[in-house]
Amino acid sequence: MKSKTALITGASVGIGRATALILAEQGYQLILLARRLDKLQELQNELSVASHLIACDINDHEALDQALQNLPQAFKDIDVLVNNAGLALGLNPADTADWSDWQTMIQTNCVSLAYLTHQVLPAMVARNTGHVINLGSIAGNYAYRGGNAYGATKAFVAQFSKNLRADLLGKQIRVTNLVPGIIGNTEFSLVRFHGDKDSANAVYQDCQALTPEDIAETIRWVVSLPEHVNINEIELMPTCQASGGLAVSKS
Ligand code: 8X3
Repeated sequence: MKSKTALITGASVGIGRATALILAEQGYQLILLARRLDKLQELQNELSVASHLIACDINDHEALDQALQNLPQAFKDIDVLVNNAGLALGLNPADTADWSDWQTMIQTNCVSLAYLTHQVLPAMVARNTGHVINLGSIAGNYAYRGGNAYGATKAFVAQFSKNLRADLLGKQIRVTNLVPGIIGNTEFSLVRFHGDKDSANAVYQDCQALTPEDIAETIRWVVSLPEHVNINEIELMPTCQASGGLAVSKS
């Protein structure tokens, strides 16, 4: 039987990389998309399944289209799309946040996630099979100081996921929004703090955050369920994290 194919964005590190490794164990062949070719090649060397690398910025839609059009025949039927590429930039309150940070988050987390989904979905519908897995965040479910535009992009991912399912009703195409809390061992905080290692490390100090493998394991589970089962959404937090409740400022 032909192996199933998964396309993973942001595949070079963190959740994307862990997902590649775990789906490879399940026998998936992989299309790995990320900007850094050297990191993708490193990952490819660890895999015992067939893989195809796309070294491109997900925000470069022309390059993305070209890469999709030029997929080798054996990789053309995408069974699972893992929309993992995304980022948070800054933790400043809205009035002092950097506008270009907001633009980059909206462009990557919303526009490019929607763009790639838009490009991949018609072939899934034509084959009447497929699974879109979106990486949301608890920042899209709960407000926190400095979460402003980042949280809003993840609220977009949550509603986009639900609306996809509404459009796909009656088709054998699944859509899942994974909603993780704090995850260690990724470049997430380093990127959020623009490379400031001390600030990034402080986020994970004295608490046991989720790991990329925890999320990858969840992805393994949702794709392994019988095809009539659609997990709409899963919210995960480590036990060291909880929502904080409402606050009142008194003068
Ligand atoms: C990442 C989780 O808690 O940093 O999306 O917003 S959090």
